[in-house]
Amino acid sequence: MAKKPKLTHKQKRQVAANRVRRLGNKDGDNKQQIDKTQLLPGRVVGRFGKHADVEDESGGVYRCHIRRTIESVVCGDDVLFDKGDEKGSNGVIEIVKDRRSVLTRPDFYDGVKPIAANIDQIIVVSAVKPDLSLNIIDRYLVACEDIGISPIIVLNKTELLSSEALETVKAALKTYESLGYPVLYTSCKTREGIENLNACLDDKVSVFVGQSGVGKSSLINQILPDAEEIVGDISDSSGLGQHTTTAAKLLHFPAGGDLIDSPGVREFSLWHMPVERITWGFIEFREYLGGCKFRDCKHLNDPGCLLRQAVEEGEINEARYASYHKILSNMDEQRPSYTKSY
Ligand SMILES: Nc1nc2c(ncn2[C@@H]2O[C@H](COP(=O)(O)OP(=O)(O)OP(=O)(O)O)[C@@H](O)[C@H]2O)c(=O)[nH]1
Ligand SMILES: [Mg+2]
Ligand SMILES: [Zn+2]
Repeated sequence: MAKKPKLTHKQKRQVAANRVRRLGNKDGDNKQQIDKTQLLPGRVVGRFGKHADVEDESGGVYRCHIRRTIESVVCGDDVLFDKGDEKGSNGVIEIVKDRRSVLTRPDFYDGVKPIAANIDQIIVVSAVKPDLSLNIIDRYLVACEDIGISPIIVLNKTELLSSEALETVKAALKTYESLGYPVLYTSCKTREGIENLNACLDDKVSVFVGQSGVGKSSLINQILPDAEEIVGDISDSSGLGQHTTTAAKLLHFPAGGDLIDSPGVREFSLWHMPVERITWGFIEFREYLGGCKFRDCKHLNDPGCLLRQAVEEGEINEARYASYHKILSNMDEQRPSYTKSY
């Protein structure tokens, strides 16, 4: 069979607009079709391959196909769907409602991909094993600032460190606290900090993000013991996680609020963002922006750079400044060649 031709973005928009018009049009030629189409409001609670699990208002979950014309569907999306036959199979998502927020990440092959929708906060999980990377935390913080969603930084597996080593790590993370980002220390082995984390999640939709193996699913199992999220091993050779969670999943708190477990990514890069957005994502830089001597200041060795001066005067943390330049210098390497702008 011949492969179905791929629709362009413009064509997809047009077809989607036609569908909305048809579904909204109670009279006329399409009446029969509308009567047959019993669309229900629902929420996406699972997303894998070509399917999505949609929960209706009474808590029933239906495995649904996704209309080809729909650009993307992710956990947390509010949708209108047809739940299909009595057995609850053959459901179809017809419409994805406007999102009030969406976290995205660039994918080397697929371009910019949404991760979760309609979220209130992002839990940026790191661990002391695989090695703690402040640069990865900085990248997530830039993404959070870009979409205006507040982050919470969690450092997990703290029981693996001696108290001395833990104090060193806490000193490094103080920078984030002084910028106004909450930092929590947790251990799934000793349950240290789990209640504190739990208390931050009430009545909110929170997405857990971070490298594979840092313990996102383990933390969720501690918070919601019925969650039964599958937990993976850390590879002995690389010290990295095994990408255990392969599909995002939304779980409910009995008393209100939801959690989204997302698959870990090896590199959360920002090559899709303009440099100015990245600069703006470092919140402590903002008060200096626009004040450098040269308008196109790279904030490196340029004369009259206010940012560098602030670093020298101890107003801006040196590690954050270095991390900013590391993000910029990695961008070109990580950007796929088909989007390279030269
Ligand atoms: N020592 C220690 N190990 C932990 C802790 N939390 C999680 N782990 C272990 O870390 C490994 C990875 O945990 P997961 O919860 O699967 O990590 P994840 O972030 O969900 O990984 P992906 O699903 O691949 O993104 C497992 O072997 C866990 O048992 C902790 O607090 N201390
Ligand atoms: Mg996981
Ligand atoms: Zn400058």
